[in-house]
Amino acid sequence: MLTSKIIASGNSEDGSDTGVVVGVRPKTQKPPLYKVLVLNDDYTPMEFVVHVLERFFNMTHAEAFEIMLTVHKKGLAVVGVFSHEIAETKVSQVMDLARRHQHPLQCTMEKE
Ligand code: TYC
Repeated sequence: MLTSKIIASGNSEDGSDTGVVVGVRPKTQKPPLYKVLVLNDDYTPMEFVVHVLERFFNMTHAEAFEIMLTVHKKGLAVVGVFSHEIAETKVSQVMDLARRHQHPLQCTMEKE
């Protein structure tokens, strides 16, 4: 899409427009962002969730513990907001590690 501004306008004798158009430029589009969510379940050990949050979401142990408890009590929490590609990678990393440890932990993404 192109965005432009008209800073002056007028009309010629023949009736044609004589507006001065400035600032014509392609409109920059912000890429959409995606929330990464971690879901509660009854079986994944708390310490495993804390480890996942430290490892893939760059949280301190205290931050990770707090978010893990939020998920445990409320059912889910947003653990980060990323571009589509980064969010997909985070979800895959979490799901892969959980699967390898045979934990039912679920991690998903949704458009913000
Ligand atoms: N509810 C789990 C338990 O009691 C702990 C847990 C927390 C599991 C967060 C998943 O995303 C989760 N062991």
